[in-house]
Amino acid sequence: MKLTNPTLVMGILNVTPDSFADGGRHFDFDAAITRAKVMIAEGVDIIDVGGESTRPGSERVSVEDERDRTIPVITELQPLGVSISIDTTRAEIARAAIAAGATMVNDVSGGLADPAMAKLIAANPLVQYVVMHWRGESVDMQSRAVYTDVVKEVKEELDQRVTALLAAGVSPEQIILDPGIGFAKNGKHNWELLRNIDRLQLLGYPLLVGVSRKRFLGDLLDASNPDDRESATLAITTELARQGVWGVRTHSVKPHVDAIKVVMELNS
Ligand code: PMM
Repeated sequence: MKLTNPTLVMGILNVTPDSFADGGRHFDFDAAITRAKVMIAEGVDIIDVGGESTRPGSERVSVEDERDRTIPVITELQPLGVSISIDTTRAEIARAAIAAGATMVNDVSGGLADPAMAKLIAANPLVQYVVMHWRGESVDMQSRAVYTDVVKEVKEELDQRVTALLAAGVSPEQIILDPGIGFAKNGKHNWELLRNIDRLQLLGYPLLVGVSRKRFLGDLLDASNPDDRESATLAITTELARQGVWGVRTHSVKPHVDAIKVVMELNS
Protein backbone atom coordinates (compact mmCIF):
# COMPACT_ATOMS: atom_id res chain seq x y z
CA MET A 1 0.00 0.00 0.00
CA LYS A 2 1.29 3.45 -0.96
CA LEU A 3 1.09 5.92 1.90
CA THR A 4 0.30 9.56 1.21
CA ASN A 5 -0.12 11.21 4.61
CA PRO A 6 2.41 10.57 7.37
CA THR A 7 1.05 9.61 10.77
CA LEU A 8 1.02 12.67 13.01
CA VAL A 9 2.89 12.71 16.31
CA MET A 10 0.98 14.12 19.27
CA GLY A 11 3.51 14.78 22.03
CA ILE A 12 2.30 14.37 25.59
CA LEU A 13 2.87 17.31 27.93
CA ASN A 14 1.45 16.23 31.25
CA VAL A 15 1.40 19.20 33.60
CA THR A 16 0.54 17.01 36.56
CA PRO A 17 2.46 15.92 39.62
CA ASP A 18 1.36 12.29 39.30
CA SER A 19 1.44 11.07 35.69
CA PHE A 20 2.76 7.54 35.78
CA ALA A 21 5.16 7.68 32.87
CA ASP A 22 7.12 10.85 33.47
CA GLY A 23 6.79 10.93 37.26
CA GLY A 24 5.49 14.52 37.26
CA ARG A 25 8.80 15.77 35.90
CA HIS A 26 6.97 18.41 33.85
CA PHE A 27 4.67 19.71 36.57
CA ASP A 28 6.67 22.87 36.86
CA PHE A 29 5.65 25.59 34.36
CA ASP A 30 9.20 26.34 33.20
CA ALA A 31 9.99 22.68 32.80
CA ALA A 32 6.79 22.22 30.76
CA ILE A 33 7.74 25.03 28.40
CA THR A 34 11.28 23.72 28.04
CA ARG A 35 9.98 20.24 27.29
CA ALA A 36 7.49 21.62 24.74
CA LYS A 37 10.29 23.49 22.94
CA VAL A 38 12.31 20.29 22.71
CA MET A 39 9.29 18.52 21.23
CA ILE A 40 8.85 21.31 18.66
CA ALA A 41 12.54 21.10 17.69
CA GLU A 42 12.11 17.33 17.28
CA GLY A 43 9.24 17.77 14.82
CA VAL A 44 6.12 17.23 16.93
CA ASP A 45 2.84 17.88 15.08
CA ILE A 46 0.56 18.52 18.06
CA ILE A 47 1.31 19.12 21.74
CA ASP A 48 -1.29 17.59 24.06
CA VAL A 49 -1.42 19.59 27.30
CA GLY A 50 -3.00 17.74 30.21
CA GLY A 51 -3.53 18.81 33.81
CA GLU A 52 -5.27 15.73 35.14
CA SER A 53 -3.84 12.22 35.28
CA THR A 54 -6.17 9.57 33.90
CA ARG A 55 -4.08 6.55 34.80
CA PRO A 56 -6.03 3.63 36.30
CA GLY A 57 -7.05 4.44 39.88
CA SER A 58 -6.49 8.22 39.61
CA GLU A 59 -8.70 10.62 41.55
CA ARG A 60 -10.09 13.78 39.92
CA VAL A 61 -8.32 17.12 40.37
CA SER A 62 -10.29 20.33 40.98
CA VAL A 63 -11.29 22.53 38.04
CA GLU A 64 -9.14 25.32 39.52
CA ASP A 65 -6.03 23.14 39.71
CA GLU A 66 -6.60 21.82 36.20
CA ARG A 67 -7.03 25.36 34.87
CA ASP A 68 -3.99 26.72 36.76
CA ARG A 69 -1.78 23.92 35.45
CA THR A 70 -2.80 24.01 31.78
CA ILE A 71 -3.97 27.44 30.63
CA PRO A 72 -0.73 29.39 31.34
CA VAL A 73 1.21 26.72 29.44
CA ILE A 74 -1.11 27.01 26.41
CA THR A 75 -0.90 30.82 26.52
CA GLU A 76 2.89 30.59 26.49
CA LEU A 77 3.04 28.00 23.68
CA GLN A 78 0.43 29.56 21.38
CA PRO A 79 2.78 32.16 19.81
CA LEU A 80 5.26 29.40 18.91
CA GLY A 81 2.92 28.25 16.15
CA VAL A 82 2.61 24.58 17.16
CA SER A 83 -0.85 22.97 17.19
CA ILE A 84 -2.06 22.65 20.75
CA SER A 85 -4.50 20.11 22.11
CA ILE A 86 -6.05 20.22 25.57
CA ASP A 87 -6.45 16.83 27.25
CA THR A 88 -9.56 17.38 29.36
CA THR A 89 -13.02 15.99 30.00
CA ARG A 90 -14.33 19.32 31.29
CA ALA A 91 -16.04 21.80 28.95
CA GLU A 92 -15.03 24.70 31.19
CA ILE A 93 -11.33 23.83 30.79
CA ALA A 94 -11.75 23.17 27.05
CA ARG A 95 -13.41 26.60 26.62
CA ALA A 96 -10.53 28.38 28.40
CA ALA A 97 -7.97 26.36 26.42
CA ILE A 98 -9.61 27.28 23.09
CA ALA A 99 -9.62 30.94 24.14
CA ALA A 100 -5.89 30.61 24.93
CA GLY A 101 -5.14 29.09 21.50
CA ALA A 102 -5.81 25.34 21.59
CA THR A 103 -7.20 24.05 18.30
CA MET A 104 -7.94 20.52 19.46
CA VAL A 105 -9.80 19.05 22.44
CA ASN A 106 -8.70 15.57 23.48
CA ASP A 107 -11.55 14.23 25.60
CA VAL A 108 -10.85 10.76 27.01
CA SER A 109 -14.56 10.48 27.85
CA GLY A 110 -15.71 11.27 24.30
CA GLY A 111 -18.20 13.77 25.69
CA LEU A 112 -19.67 11.44 28.31
CA ALA A 113 -18.11 13.10 31.38
CA ASP A 114 -19.50 16.58 30.78
CA PRO A 115 -22.84 17.15 29.04
CA ALA A 116 -21.72 20.69 28.10
CA MET A 117 -18.78 19.42 26.00
CA ALA A 118 -20.68 18.54 22.79
CA LYS A 119 -22.30 21.98 22.57
CA LEU A 120 -18.95 23.68 23.13
CA ILE A 121 -17.34 21.69 20.32
CA ALA A 122 -20.32 22.37 18.04
CA ALA A 123 -19.95 26.10 18.75
CA ASN A 124 -16.26 25.99 17.72
CA PRO A 125 -16.34 24.36 14.26
CA LEU A 126 -12.62 24.91 13.60
CA VAL A 127 -11.66 22.92 16.69
CA GLN A 128 -10.90 19.23 16.23
CA TYR A 129 -12.30 16.84 18.80
CA VAL A 130 -10.71 13.56 19.87
CA VAL A 131 -13.44 11.16 20.97
CA MET A 132 -11.88 8.37 23.00
CA HIS A 133 -13.61 5.13 23.96
CA TRP A 134 -14.42 5.38 27.69
CA ARG A 135 -16.57 3.54 30.17
CA GLY A 136 -16.35 5.77 33.23
CA GLU A 137 -13.95 7.55 35.55
CA SER A 138 -10.38 6.27 35.99
CA VAL A 139 -10.79 5.57 39.71
CA ASP A 140 -12.75 2.35 39.04
CA MET A 141 -12.64 1.95 35.26
CA GLN A 142 -10.88 -1.41 35.27
CA SER A 143 -14.00 -3.00 36.80
CA ARG A 144 -15.68 -2.19 33.46
CA ALA A 145 -13.08 -4.08 31.39
CA VAL A 146 -15.69 -6.71 30.46
CA TYR A 147 -16.29 -7.56 26.81
CA THR A 148 -17.51 -10.49 24.71
CA ASP A 149 -15.96 -9.06 21.52
CA VAL A 150 -13.85 -6.03 22.44
CA VAL A 151 -13.34 -4.78 18.86
CA LYS A 152 -17.04 -4.99 18.03
CA GLU A 153 -18.11 -3.36 21.29
CA VAL A 154 -15.56 -0.54 21.16
CA LYS A 155 -16.63 0.14 17.57
CA GLU A 156 -20.29 0.18 18.50
CA GLU A 157 -19.73 2.41 21.52
CA LEU A 158 -17.63 4.87 19.50
CA ASP A 159 -20.29 4.86 16.82
CA GLN A 160 -22.91 5.74 19.44
CA ARG A 161 -20.79 8.66 20.60
CA VAL A 162 -20.43 9.90 17.02
CA THR A 163 -24.21 9.73 16.51
CA ALA A 164 -24.81 11.71 19.72
CA LEU A 165 -22.16 14.31 18.83
CA LEU A 166 -23.48 14.82 15.30
CA ALA A 167 -26.98 15.24 16.77
CA ALA A 168 -25.57 17.93 19.07
CA GLY A 169 -24.26 19.85 16.06
CA VAL A 170 -20.64 18.70 15.93
CA SER A 171 -19.52 18.39 12.31
CA PRO A 172 -17.98 15.14 11.01
CA GLU A 173 -14.79 17.01 9.97
CA GLN A 174 -14.12 17.81 13.63
CA ILE A 175 -14.11 14.21 14.82
CA ILE A 176 -11.08 11.98 15.48
CA LEU A 177 -11.68 8.60 17.13
CA ASP A 178 -9.46 6.79 19.64
CA PRO A 179 -9.95 3.22 20.94
CA GLY A 180 -8.75 4.25 24.42
CA ILE A 181 -5.96 1.75 24.97
CA GLY A 182 -5.81 0.90 28.71
CA PHE A 183 -9.10 2.61 29.55
CA ALA A 184 -11.51 -0.03 30.91
CA LYS A 185 -9.42 -2.61 29.07
CA ASN A 186 -7.01 -5.28 30.20
CA GLY A 187 -3.87 -6.29 28.32
CA LYS A 188 -5.69 -8.88 26.23
CA HIS A 189 -8.26 -6.28 25.16
CA ASN A 190 -5.51 -3.78 24.27
CA TRP A 191 -3.69 -6.28 22.06
CA GLU A 192 -6.92 -7.38 20.40
CA LEU A 193 -7.77 -3.76 19.53
CA LEU A 194 -4.26 -3.13 18.18
CA ARG A 195 -4.46 -6.27 16.03
CA ASN A 196 -7.69 -4.96 14.52
CA ILE A 197 -6.90 -1.34 13.70
CA ASP A 198 -8.18 -1.93 10.16
CA ARG A 199 -11.64 -2.73 11.56
CA LEU A 200 -11.61 0.44 13.66
CA GLN A 201 -10.63 2.45 10.59
CA LEU A 202 -13.83 1.25 8.95
CA LEU A 203 -15.66 3.68 11.24
CA GLY A 204 -14.59 6.25 8.64
CA TYR A 205 -12.90 8.79 10.90
CA PRO A 206 -9.23 9.58 11.50
CA LEU A 207 -7.84 7.36 14.25
CA LEU A 208 -5.56 8.43 17.11
CA VAL A 209 -3.91 5.72 19.20
CA GLY A 210 -2.15 6.13 22.56
CA VAL A 211 -0.03 3.23 23.79
CA SER A 212 3.00 5.20 24.97
CA ARG A 213 4.75 3.42 27.86
CA LYS A 214 1.48 1.86 29.05
CA ARG A 215 1.39 -1.01 31.49
CA PHE A 216 0.38 -3.75 29.03
CA LEU A 217 3.72 -3.22 27.27
CA GLY A 218 5.50 -3.63 30.58
CA ASP A 219 3.59 -6.85 31.19
CA LEU A 220 4.72 -8.28 27.83
CA LEU A 221 8.36 -7.26 28.30
CA ASP A 222 8.58 -7.61 32.07
CA ALA A 223 9.47 -3.90 32.20
CA SER A 224 8.12 -2.32 35.36
CA ASN A 225 9.78 1.04 34.64
CA PRO A 226 7.75 2.99 32.02
CA ASP A 227 11.00 4.33 30.50
CA ASP A 228 11.88 0.75 29.54
CA ARG A 229 8.75 0.52 27.36
CA GLU A 230 9.94 3.06 24.79
CA SER A 231 11.13 0.60 22.14
CA ALA A 232 7.88 -1.34 22.47
CA THR A 233 5.98 1.91 21.96
CA LEU A 234 8.09 2.63 18.88
CA ALA A 235 7.39 -0.82 17.44
CA ILE A 236 3.66 -0.09 17.66
CA THR A 237 4.06 3.39 16.11
CA THR A 238 5.89 1.80 13.19
CA GLU A 239 3.12 -0.70 12.62
CA LEU A 240 0.36 1.89 12.99
CA ALA A 241 2.14 4.24 10.58
CA ARG A 242 2.34 1.42 8.06
CA GLN A 243 -1.42 1.02 8.38
CA GLY A 244 -1.97 4.72 7.73
CA VAL A 245 -3.28 5.61 11.17
CA TRP A 246 -3.91 9.37 11.50
CA GLY A 247 -1.95 9.95 14.71
CA VAL A 248 -0.09 8.49 17.67
CA ARG A 249 0.07 10.03 21.16
CA THR A 250 3.57 9.58 22.59
CA HIS A 251 5.90 10.76 25.35
CA SER A 252 9.07 10.88 23.24
CA VAL A 253 8.94 12.60 19.86
CA LYS A 254 12.13 12.21 17.81
CA PRO A 255 12.18 8.40 17.61
CA HIS A 256 8.55 8.40 16.45
CA VAL A 257 9.06 11.16 13.87
CA ASP A 258 12.07 9.23 12.52
CA ALA A 259 10.24 5.88 12.43
CA ILE A 260 7.30 7.44 10.58
CA LYS A 261 9.67 8.98 8.00
CA VAL A 262 11.18 5.55 7.41
CA VAL A 263 7.76 3.97 7.00
CA MET A 264 6.77 6.68 4.49
CA GLU A 265 9.92 6.05 2.47
CA LEU A 266 9.38 2.31 2.47
CA ASN A 267 5.80 2.73 1.29
CA SER A 268 6.26 5.51 -1.27
N1 PMM B 1 -4.06 8.04 27.36
C1 PMM B 1 -3.83 8.77 28.47
C2 PMM B 1 -4.26 10.10 28.56
N2 PMM B 1 -4.92 10.69 27.53
N3 PMM B 1 -5.81 10.57 25.35
C3 PMM B 1 -6.06 9.87 24.25
N4 PMM B 1 -6.72 10.46 23.22
N5 PMM B 1 -5.68 8.57 24.11
C4 PMM B 1 -5.02 7.90 25.10
O1 PMM B 1 -4.72 6.71 24.92
C5 PMM B 1 -4.74 8.62 26.31
C6 PMM B 1 -5.16 9.97 26.39
C7 PMM B 1 -3.10 8.15 29.62
O2 PMM B 1 -1.72 8.22 29.45
P1 PMM B 1 -0.74 9.36 30.14
O3 PMM B 1 -1.08 9.39 31.62
O4 PMM B 1 0.61 8.88 29.85
O5 PMM B 1 -1.02 10.69 29.50
